Parts: sequence; C-alpha cells; structure tokens
Amino acid sequence: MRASQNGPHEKGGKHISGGEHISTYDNLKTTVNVLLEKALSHSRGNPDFMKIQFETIAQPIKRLKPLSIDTNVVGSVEEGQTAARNLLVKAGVPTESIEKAYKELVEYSELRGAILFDIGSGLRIDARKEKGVRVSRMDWLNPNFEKWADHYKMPRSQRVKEALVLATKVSAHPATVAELCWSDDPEYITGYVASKGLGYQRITQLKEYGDECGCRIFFVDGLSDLSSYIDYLEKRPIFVQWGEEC
Ligand code: WAQ
Ligand code: MG
Repeated sequence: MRASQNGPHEKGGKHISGGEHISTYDNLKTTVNVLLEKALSHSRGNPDFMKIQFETIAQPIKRLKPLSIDTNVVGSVEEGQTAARNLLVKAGVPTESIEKAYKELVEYSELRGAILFDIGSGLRIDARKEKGVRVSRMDWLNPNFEKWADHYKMPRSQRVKEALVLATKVSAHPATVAELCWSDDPEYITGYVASKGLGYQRITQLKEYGDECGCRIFFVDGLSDLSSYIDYLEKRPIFVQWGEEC
C-alpha cells in the first residue's frame, strides 16, 4: 500500500503512508483493511491517493529470527544522533560515508523508500531519487510477535514489529553493513541503527517532535550485483519467527 496527499507520489504528492504484509488468501480482506486503516488515520495528514496491490507469492518463504534488541536512552536529539553515528562506526561504516549519506538525506527529505549507500565509493547507488527502494514481502505473525514483545517487555506495537521485520530482512543480506532509520511521522522520535553484529539498537530520540523528515539508509559494501540486491529487498519473501516455533 502507498498513500499520498495532493495527488499520487509520481505527480509530486506528499508521501503519507506505506505498508506491506504477507497474507493467506482467506485473510486478504482483513489484511487489506489493516493497510487501509493505517493510511486513513495518519499523523502526516489525510491521503487523497492510495494504491493497494496484491500478488501471489510463488517462492518459498524464508524464516528469520528477529535481530536482538537493545534500547539506548538519550536526553536530546544531539545525544541521539551522536549515539547513532557511534553505532554506525562500530558496525563498520566509515565516518566520511556517514557524513555523505546525511547530505543525501537533506536533498531527498520526502522519500517513501530507502536510500542505498555504498561505503566503498561513498555514493548513493540506487538511482531511485525520491522514490527510494521499498522493502516488501515480509511479515511476522501477530501471536508470535506478541510473545516476543511480552518476553522482552516491549510494547505490542505494530510500528516496532514492522521496523524490526524490515531491519531483520535487510541485515540478513551479506552486503548490508548497517541501517539507520527514524520515522517521518511527526509524533514518533525513536529511531534505530541495525546490523548483523549489533542487532536492533533503538535510540529514544533522533529528531524533534513535529519534524516530518524521516530517514532510512542501508549502508552496503562489496555489492557485486545491485539489481539482485534490490530484487532481494523488494521480492524475496521473509517471515520473522521467534523462539521454539522457529
Ligand atoms: N522499505 C523501505 N523504506 C521504507 C519502508 C520500506 N518498507 N517503510 C518505510 N520506509 C522509509 C520511508 O522513507 C519512510 O519515510 C521512512 O522509512 C520512515 O518510515 O520504536 O516508524 O514507517 O523501535 O515512518 C523505528 C523505531 C520507527 C521503532 C520507524 O518508520 C521502535 C518508522 P516509518
Ligand atoms: Mg512514516
């Protein structure tokens, strides 16, 4: 699903909301309704354009364990941004790449997908401009997610679920070094840095309340084939599953 205001995205409309799920055929009505609800009551505004698409998944669905989770409590945006940079460096992203990637963000503040940033060349490599790359075909069944949330004393929040599913899928690819993210929703200021080694590192403040500029950057290294990486992000079906049931 994607929804925008003042016309479709491709005609300059403002991005309001996007979402993706994996559903059985019998559950499609409920699933489409969840996506409708998500976009119709959104803090970025009311959409006047929405597109919901569904298609059969023919490939087998790969199961992944959720990344480990930690919360870094900070007292200000500055402290949060410093923590984010330190975590990115720890994950293996050179400082110069971090600076350059932040400059891309300023240029494309209205993204509905993610920026792919190559740490070798220090360049954005996806050529998708304000569209970015949208990771799709991933989900986590609610009963299993709720068990996970209760165990880690995390809120049973769909937002946390969606972010952890995405971060788990993205970091599972060998070319991904790290991810940096915060929401474009004005009321949500917690973001994260994720990587295979660090897990999902939440940071309680990465922007000011009211700010509608979000961020999603995938730092990659040693990518031999960009189109197969994008194909993995957009098309490879993934289920996150935790605990015994895995
Ligand atoms: N694929 C690629 N990029 C995406 C996707 C996707 N499926 N979904 C969102 N984005 C990009 C897009 O540019 C959005 O503007 C930006 O990310 C932010 O998306 O407490 O809510 O869904 O642990 O607003 C993280 C912390 C919350 C959660 C992130 O992001 C927690 C969030 P939002
Ligand atoms: Mg958003």
